Amino acid sequence: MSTVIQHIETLLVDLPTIRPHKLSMTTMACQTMVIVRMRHSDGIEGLGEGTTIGGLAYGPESPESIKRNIDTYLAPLLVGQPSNNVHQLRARLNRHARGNMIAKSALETALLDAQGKRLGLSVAELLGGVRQDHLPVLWTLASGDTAKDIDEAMLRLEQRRHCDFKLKIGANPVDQDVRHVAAIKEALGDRASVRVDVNQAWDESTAVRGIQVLQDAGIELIEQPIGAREHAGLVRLANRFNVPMLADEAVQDARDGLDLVCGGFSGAFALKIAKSGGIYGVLELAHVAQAAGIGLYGGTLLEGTIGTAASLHAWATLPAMAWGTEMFGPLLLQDDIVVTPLNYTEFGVELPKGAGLGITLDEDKLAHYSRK
Ligand code: MUC
Ligand code: MG
Repeated sequence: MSTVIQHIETLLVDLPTIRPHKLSMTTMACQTMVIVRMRHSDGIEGLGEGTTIGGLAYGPESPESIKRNIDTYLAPLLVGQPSNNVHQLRARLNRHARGNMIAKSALETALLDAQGKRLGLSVAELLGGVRQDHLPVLWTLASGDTAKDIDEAMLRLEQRRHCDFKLKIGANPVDQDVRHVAAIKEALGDRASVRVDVNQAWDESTAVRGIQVLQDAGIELIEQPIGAREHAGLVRLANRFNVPMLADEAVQDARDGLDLVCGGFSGAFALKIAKSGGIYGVLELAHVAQAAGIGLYGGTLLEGTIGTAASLHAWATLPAMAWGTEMFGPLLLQDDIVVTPLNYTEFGVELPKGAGLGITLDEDKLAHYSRK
């Protein structure tokens, strides 16, 4: 008899951050992860993670809705089904449930982790094989304080942890924000690449004013300066400036990518498994970008180790990404719920080894941080 999915458990896990993380729409002091434990009839357990930023501040799914929608609607679609055809299970979820991309991503991760464990292959091997097993990782400076951000960047450079930095702006008036960015760039000089993420906070005319100053200050990449749905505006900004635009919230999946390309966008796409409903969806977007000559960037929704490892397995199958990755989520958290944390070394992170994701839960830590 073929292996079937027996049981799907979801847990809300709250982990404090190492410092407040200030974005244009929220300040995080804690990250909440939805951890999926999917048990199969052959005794194998697949792990997945669905994580967003700041409750409902970032997007339409909250940790609580991810858990509730998996428990109520998505898990019943999977339980009792054969375990090993991930494509058919994805199609089943998409046929019966709209949206809920983070929840679907968590479930797909758990399916792939289990399938890898079953076959003795890593998730990247299941996807066709590893092209890079050490990926560059930037760090986000978002303490909200210029002097603290400079100290933090200097320390990361000294530790050979990170040499690319992304600054979260958009919460303050544009002139104040660009002064903050220019001061950090001046302090770091040529030792570091400095980029900004506005997280949709500007309108187009504010963006024109802000980006001009940022370009003159030597900033290398401008992430999501205007609203997610303003594709035409993003294309205009990409055409107007030499500094490239990075589409993040504007590009969820391959369809968004195609629309931007057809609209004349040039620049880069932030890939996130959570936006695209999982690894297969995000790789479809990556392939659209590759065909169109759009640069790739491995993005995060600040997932913990399980979600970060899942993303790393996807990025590992791609050629080196033009803009590297930001897979630093676990480093923003005070603790971890896995036995062996990811190995951050030489300005990057190593792809975990072992079958599936290559990650083992620490049951005591999981119990300690799980919401009661
Ligand atoms: C985002 O919009 O890019 C990624 C890094 C970070 O600090 O926040 C996220 C979300
Ligand atoms: Mg972003």
